[in-house]
Amino acid sequence: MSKENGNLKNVEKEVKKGSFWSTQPVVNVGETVDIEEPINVIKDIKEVRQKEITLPDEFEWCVIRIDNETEFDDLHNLLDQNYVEDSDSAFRFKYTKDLLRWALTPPDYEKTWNVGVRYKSSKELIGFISALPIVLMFNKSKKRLPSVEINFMCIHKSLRKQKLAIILIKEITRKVNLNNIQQALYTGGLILSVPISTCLYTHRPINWKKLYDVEFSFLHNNKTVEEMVEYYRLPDETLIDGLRRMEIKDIDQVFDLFVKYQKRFDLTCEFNKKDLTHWLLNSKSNSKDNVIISYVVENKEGIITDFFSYYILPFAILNNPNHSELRTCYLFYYATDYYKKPQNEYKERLIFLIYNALITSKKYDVDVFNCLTSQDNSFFIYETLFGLGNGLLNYYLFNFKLFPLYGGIDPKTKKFIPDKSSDIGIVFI
Ligand code: MYA
Repeated sequence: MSKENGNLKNVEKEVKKGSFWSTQPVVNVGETVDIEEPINVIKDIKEVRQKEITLPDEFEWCVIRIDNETEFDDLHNLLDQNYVEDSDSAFRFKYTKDLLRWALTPPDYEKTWNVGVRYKSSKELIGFISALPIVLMFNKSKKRLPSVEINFMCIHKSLRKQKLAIILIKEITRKVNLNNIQQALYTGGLILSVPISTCLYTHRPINWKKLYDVEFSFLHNNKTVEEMVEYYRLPDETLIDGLRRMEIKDIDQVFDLFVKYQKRFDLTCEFNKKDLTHWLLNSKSNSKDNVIISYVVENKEGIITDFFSYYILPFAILNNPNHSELRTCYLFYYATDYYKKPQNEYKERLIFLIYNALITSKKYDVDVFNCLTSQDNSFFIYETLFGLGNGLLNYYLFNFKLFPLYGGIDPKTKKFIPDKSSDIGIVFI
């Protein structure tokens, strides 16, 4: 989570000796990577602990079944009240049930990897962590790494700083290891160990006035409110011929384009058509309740030349008398066949494509359109008026030493660098 125009607050900190992360198979701050390889190898899953990790007496483990309404409600309530907030506690992620369900149930998700902790007595859910099976592809070195993606770790606010998060991490590690998967990808704003990459959040105001009212955005030097609104104004109608919502019939063409385009980035996920259908099309018609919105550009010959997608993840606005929700969306996957053309034409196309994505977002009442400095976003960030945010997102790889990947910012100063492809082709929800 991040706000516009702020100062970077994520300062690299030394990881203390004896801290949890200094005991884990990760590259610790101060260490360098000389060879890319796993840190620990479990040769036989009999080495993996069979019994659940011990919890303090008053708690018990549970599995949250996403298809069970009551259990899913418990999870939704926990996250709704306790999940990620910005550093000033002005905004909190407000995952809708549809978004959460979509994020947790891709085709081959493992039901028992939605792990919860409840009070034994009241059965109240107070902790959660999830793992999704993914295959990481490192395109430069042609490595293929079966892994998991860890997300939605949450401890109830009243039980923080009691090391329960460590127990959640150990338990999900155990469960995943029992399936003979030994690596994991996860992200976070904090410096926990040496990240494999770091990206910066950027924000493109769509409804600038509201962002100003809720103190997400601020006046630029010497500009009036009216001038700011004018500066960010977008047309009502899109400008690309053949642009329309993606449909199931497009999946073959979109898949082919996507797979070729993703080769531009070093780190990507191996998706099959079923996965891509879930990630791009799992949505309700044209309603404002969509969670994932995907558009394609189809030319006169019926060929899909481009697509883009974004998901809607609102923020709850805490303590504002006039507004309770910010409609935020995040750029997800996109591709264009202009990548085969000279760089200036490719860049121009990306700018045009994303400009049109911004226009479409008005239809879904989006207030702010966010993207990271990952993928090829640095080619359009300035030109389409995304402002640099104050939040960094670190990517971590568990139990694998990897040379650093470029995340669209200078690794030392964290300054954004325009017009330079990043290595990161994966988008987290
Ligand atoms: S990122 C989203 C994280 N969630 C939130 O920010 C929601 C709001 N916050 C909370 O719910 C709590 O503050 C959390 C910590 C749960 C974050 N990633 O129990 P504690 C370490 C990793 O006393 P609490 C996401 O979901 C920290 O170094 N480690 O702390 C990805 C400290 O150790 P030490 C973290 O505040 C999650 C210890 O935990 C994080 O009550 C990836 C403190 O524990 C963090 N975000 O709860 C998890 N925050 O004191 C790793 C703190 O010794 C997965 N810590 O320094 C690793 C791979 C596992 C699978 C492997 C399979 C092969």
